[in-house]
Amino acid sequence: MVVQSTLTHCSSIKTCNKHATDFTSIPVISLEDPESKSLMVKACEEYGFFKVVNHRVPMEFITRLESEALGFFNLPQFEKDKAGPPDPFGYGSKRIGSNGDVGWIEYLLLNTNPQVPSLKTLTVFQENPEFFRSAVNDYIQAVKTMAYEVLELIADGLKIEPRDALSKLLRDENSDSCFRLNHYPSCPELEALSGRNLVGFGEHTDPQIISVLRSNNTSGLQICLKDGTWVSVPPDETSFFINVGDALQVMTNGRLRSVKHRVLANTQNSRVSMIYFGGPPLSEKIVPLTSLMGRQEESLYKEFTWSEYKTSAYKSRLGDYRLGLFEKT
Ligand code: GA4
Repeated sequence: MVVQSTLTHCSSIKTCNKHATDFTSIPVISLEDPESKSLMVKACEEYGFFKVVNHRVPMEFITRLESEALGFFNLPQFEKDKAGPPDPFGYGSKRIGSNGDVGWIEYLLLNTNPQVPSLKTLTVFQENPEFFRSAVNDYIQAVKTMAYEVLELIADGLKIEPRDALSKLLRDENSDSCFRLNHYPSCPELEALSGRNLVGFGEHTDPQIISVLRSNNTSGLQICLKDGTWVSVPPDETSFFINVGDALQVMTNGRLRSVKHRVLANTQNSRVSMIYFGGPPLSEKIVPLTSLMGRQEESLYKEFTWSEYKTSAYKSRLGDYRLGLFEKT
């Protein structure tokens, strides 16, 4: 269903059925747990998704970045627009990607190289761009460290050798990773759409290897289970959520699954999320890791580089099944 009259200012934003049960059996994994590696593999096989606690990312980095992000999103529209367009990096509002997808969202897309964030984004922070720059850099640094550890534990759990076979792709100075600050404004008019919700960010899988998400205490995130049911992920502002991306699905020859997810707008509260998308260098071949393949096992996918996959992904619509083009027939 597409909203037409009630919310005239967002006429092409989709709605979907409000009812989804809470994901109560979400795997919660502590980085201090000696069993974490096998728990992670199990969670990635079953859901492509899990929650990380005892992650060692200082809460201070998280709250500082959240307040800087809100400072930005609370600026007048014309100021925020100076940091646009979002392609390849910058501010975006409602439009997601460049193929006609829209959502109830505004966001900043940033590069994760040392020069983050981009100059045009920083100029909007006239008072003190340094505060924003250092909040982003401290946060990304800490979250990257956690992402490397998670990937090493997953590699251990899968008996991949060497154990840095996955994490080294993110550690690489040419790693093609990005970072996203999302703001989903509250939408009180939603009450008028009885039984339905505005879609903040439509259903999709992440193309990269792994995504690390943190949000404030506002609900909205849903994931799709293997049987096609959507479940709501209860928010937890002190923890991180890990998504398996398409590239990791291919590198494990389908053993780990990239998780379909979406975000719904909230009637009462606005949602702020921050996501690190860990991708490999553009020239990297995305193929199943040899140490994972059985003797007779064949790759389910054609050979491609991350650059080829990314180009194809960025030409697709958000909800498309992007790996389809790369599956062997
Ligand atoms: C999904 C994951 C990341 O947010 C993102 C998104 C990108 C964008 O917002 O520009 C894409 C989307 C994401 C997948 C398909 C293409 C590209 C929008 C879109 C329609 C930054 C990414 O890398 O891929």
